[in-house]
Amino acid sequence: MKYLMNTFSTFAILAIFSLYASCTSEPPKEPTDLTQEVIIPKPVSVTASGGAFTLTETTKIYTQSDGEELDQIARHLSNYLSPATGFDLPVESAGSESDDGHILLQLNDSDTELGEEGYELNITEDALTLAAQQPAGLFRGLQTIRQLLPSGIEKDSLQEMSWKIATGTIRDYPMYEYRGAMLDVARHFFQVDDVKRYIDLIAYYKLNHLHLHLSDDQGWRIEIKSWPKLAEYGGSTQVGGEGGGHYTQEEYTDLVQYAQDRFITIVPEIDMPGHTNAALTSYPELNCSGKAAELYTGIEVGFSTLCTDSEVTYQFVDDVIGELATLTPGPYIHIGGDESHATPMEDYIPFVNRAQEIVLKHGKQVFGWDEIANAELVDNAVVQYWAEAENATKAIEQGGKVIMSPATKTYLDMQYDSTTELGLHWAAYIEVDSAYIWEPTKMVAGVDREHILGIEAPLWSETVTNMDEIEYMAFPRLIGIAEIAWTSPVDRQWEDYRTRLGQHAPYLKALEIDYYASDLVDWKSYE
Ligand code: TNX
Repeated sequence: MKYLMNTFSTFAILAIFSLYASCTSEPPKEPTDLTQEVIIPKPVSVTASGGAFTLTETTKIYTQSDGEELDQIARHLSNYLSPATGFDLPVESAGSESDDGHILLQLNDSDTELGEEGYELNITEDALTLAAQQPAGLFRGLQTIRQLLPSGIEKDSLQEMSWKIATGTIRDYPMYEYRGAMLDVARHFFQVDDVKRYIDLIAYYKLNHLHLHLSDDQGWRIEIKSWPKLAEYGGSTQVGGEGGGHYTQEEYTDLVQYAQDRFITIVPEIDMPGHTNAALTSYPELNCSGKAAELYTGIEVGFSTLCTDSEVTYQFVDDVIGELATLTPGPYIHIGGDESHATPMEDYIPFVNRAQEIVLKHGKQVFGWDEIANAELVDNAVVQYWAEAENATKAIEQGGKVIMSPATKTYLDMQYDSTTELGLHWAAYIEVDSAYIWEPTKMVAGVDREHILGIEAPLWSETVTNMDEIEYMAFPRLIGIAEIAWTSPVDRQWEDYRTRLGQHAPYLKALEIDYYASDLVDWKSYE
């Protein structure tokens, strides 16, 4: 009897628990009210008209005006929607779209309010029309269409269900022009396919820059043809010792193209004059001692420096930046500049000044961590604030623009709380609410909207070793950061976001994102 009672109570507890764990709410009804749909980042305006548009096996995607770019965007849409629907969704030129239930993509120069990346989505029972001023706007709009369909749309196998979208109009454009994520591929190396998946995931939340931290003490990750040992030897290991690797120039070019096809700009970083141990192991002449350093697989920072008063150092910087600039169509080269504790300030400043000139000589814009504001910034320099408010102030006093990456809010390698197994906590524990509840214009006194180019969330990889771990640390915090970068502060409230994020859970599942299911969010489990 006692045994039976125990079994019974175990069952009861299990039943109650599983009811709780499955998060009780009803699956959504047929969509009829566009204003009730969850879209993250939250759009500028949504109005509903009470009906529904249905995607069917006869739906075609039309592009208004020929052009490879528009065609490519339409094919993206077709590729996004085909696997789960099983529909062909052929792409054709506009003109003959008399059939009901079509999709039309169009560019409209006159709607200047939409800017570079805005879009307007008009949904009637007969047609779904996506308009933008620029192709990038159409691409951002596609992400909204994906979120308006049932979450099954993200599965890669055929789903037997109806594909309806509520009717109405969405007008949408971003708050900040730079909305980024950073991946540290130096502490641990990540293969091309992992980076591509990260690109796909950030594109889904309308981010438009991926900063790749390509070199650090533990590894050099990009082939440089004029200094081949950097990648061959300097890239041969990583934190912990096993593995390592680098991208060949062909692989890097493939990544850049993959990102560009999704309207994402790659920002490559070569960190200097500190964080350079991998380079110092590869070429003795880069060390003031003339002796090569040893490969490093720990996680300390601030012990390495290029030899700032030797000319060969500047030849090295020129060659590396030259090759990288040639491979990079985007406007920026990031020169790092952080935590150069082994470089005396009187050597650091002239070094950063020369490195900046080299970036300009190769036709690129300077990007650097906030410490570079101690040097004399060149025109159009972009300074990435992560720790020192004073450096952000120095940057704007010199006419530079600021990217907001406060470590206490945007560092995706920070632990969620003291029980998180991965990650560090030197800046803060960052729960999902904390990563969302902050305002870029209120971080540093005097650094206002007009000084801020945008927001970026860095993921440092000392403790992060594979794609599942990347996803666990980045999601869901990166989604909130994406909303801060896209959505106006008046439309951002934690309680509202918390609810939407919970309702968005089926999409995270369908995308197979290995996210951290914070207790702060009521995660819905319907499809
Ligand atoms: C600080 S933030 C660093 C990185 C580390 C990170 C770990 C910055 C510019 N430098 O070198 O990886 O902390 O959280």
